[in-house]
Amino acid sequence: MDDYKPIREDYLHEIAAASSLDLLYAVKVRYMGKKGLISEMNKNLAKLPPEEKPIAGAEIGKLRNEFTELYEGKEKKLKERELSEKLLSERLDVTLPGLALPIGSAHILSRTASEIADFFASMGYSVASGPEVELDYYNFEALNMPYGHPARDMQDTFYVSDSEVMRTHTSPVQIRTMLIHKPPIRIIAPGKVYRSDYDVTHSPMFHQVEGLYIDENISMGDLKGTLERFVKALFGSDVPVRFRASYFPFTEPSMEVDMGCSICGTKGCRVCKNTGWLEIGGCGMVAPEVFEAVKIDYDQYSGFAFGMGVERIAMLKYGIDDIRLFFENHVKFLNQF
Ligand code: FA5
Repeated sequence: MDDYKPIREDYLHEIAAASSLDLLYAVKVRYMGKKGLISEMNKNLAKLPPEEKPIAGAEIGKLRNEFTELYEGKEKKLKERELSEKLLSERLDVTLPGLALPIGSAHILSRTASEIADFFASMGYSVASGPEVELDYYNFEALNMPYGHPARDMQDTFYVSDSEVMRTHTSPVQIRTMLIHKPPIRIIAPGKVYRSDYDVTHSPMFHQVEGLYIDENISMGDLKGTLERFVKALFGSDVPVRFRASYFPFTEPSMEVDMGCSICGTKGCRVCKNTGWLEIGGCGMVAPEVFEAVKIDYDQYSGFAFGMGVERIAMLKYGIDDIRLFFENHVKFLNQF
């Protein structure tokens, strides 16, 4: 038994001296590991006389239990110490001001499109949609612009194939709607359209809102009244609106709607090309050729259609003098609205 005394003392000493979990673990391995001192002592039991073996075996067992207990006690203490050191070093000052997370908002064009849609919803219009890659048939032919018609040149077109285009306007949604629904029809169709155009008031991708109202006895008076009311609702009752005779193959008669330029207060600027007016859309009474294409009896029904540029309306509403600003996505610009 006396042989074990120095081992025990060494162990006590080494456990007391272990200043970290790593060092403590190394002590454990040295004494209680597979090739440690306790294993060695167990092997040496074989060399003892038979009567001493059980006594020495029991002593070694006691020693192992004591070593384990001491190890566990020290391990607990070291773990607690490491935890409190960590807590101290990683201390957070919860009174410091937090990082400001920027909050997003709807793009100015989405907001303008919603305002337009809200107005027409209040007038009983529902929302229709169509594809942006459109068949030539719906984009041109059914709108009374057969292949080779000069009016196709009014809209510089991106062709996808011989029979498909990036839609140049939202008017094909008129055709798709009239082919499916019978009058009365009252829809708007907001969406993206594409043309090979690029300057301060023209963008290659822009947004239009189409409108279509078909019923019995619909007149030019209904059309003018609706659009005038729309402009006054969005811009206030003082804003001047004018209708100019124009030409679209799918309406007869046709007009263009102009608003007083709010950028220069109708004095003339680069946006309104010094005219004091800016065109916001085209409109007219649905042409007989279109009614024929969608098989609606134009002796019974009549109707009007319009198509407005959302960017133009947003430019006028918010005093923006270059259409390209909408798409450059400078946060400083967008945050102003
Ligand atoms: C049309 O696109 C017709 N489909 C409108 C229409 C519908 C007429 C129904 C009759 C009946 P227009 O090409 O004029 O017409 O375009 C309509 C509006 O879109 C213009 O008044 C303008 O506000 C806007 N617009 C046209 N080209 C661009 C462009 N490149 N960038 C931004 N806005 C544009």
